[in-house]
Amino acid sequence: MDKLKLTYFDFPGGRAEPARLALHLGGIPFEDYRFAFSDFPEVRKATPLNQVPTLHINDLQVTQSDAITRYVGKLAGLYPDDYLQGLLCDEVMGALEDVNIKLGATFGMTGDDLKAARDALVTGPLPKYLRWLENQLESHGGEFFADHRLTIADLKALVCLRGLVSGKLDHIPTNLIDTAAPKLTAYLQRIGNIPAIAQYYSKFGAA
Ligand SMILES: N[C@@H](CCC(=O)N[C@@H](CS)C(=O)NCC(=O)O)C(=O)O
Repeated sequence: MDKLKLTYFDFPGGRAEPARLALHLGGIPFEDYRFAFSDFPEVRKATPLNQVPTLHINDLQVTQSDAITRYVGKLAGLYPDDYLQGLLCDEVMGALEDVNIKLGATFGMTGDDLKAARDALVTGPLPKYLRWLENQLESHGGEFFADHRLTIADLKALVCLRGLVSGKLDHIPTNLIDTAAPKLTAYLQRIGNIPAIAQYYSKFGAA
């Protein structure tokens, strides 16, 4: 069996969390290498693009969170076999990554600049993406984003959207999803309450 090592910050969210979750749900052994934010300057030196997450598969080190999540999702049985359902799964993951990138652009800002940048997201792109996601969910049957079953798209949605309204991001209201796309709130509660997921977060703490 391949030896897997996933390297990322020590917090229950962000770009490696869907892969961690998929590996746990699939019962796939891996080294869950979590490091402190203060150690990032050192850790990044040992990564190909000076970024995390990375996944080692034996001696091969791979970058790009969605590619990693897709790979481990396939190992865990959480990725559609059907090509069209795979496309719908990837589409949602790509849109969620857009949200990550838009938010990421505000990290490091402070004061009025941060407020202006976050307010602009809250009044423009974020509700648009949330409404689109709600619409995708509804048009794919209302329960899951793809394949009528739990896939990595749901894991990424849970991590990304729960983090978005966690209250830990200044100027992003905790009721943003309720206001823009209320069906997503019920969906996130439902996915978070799946016993294996609830059990995982009772161990590692939710974002
Ligand atoms: N496209 C990459 C982006 C990775 C990324 O930006 N990671 C952040 C942490 S979540 C990082 O390492 N940022 C430092 C940098 O880009 O210099 C992916 O999806 O893995």
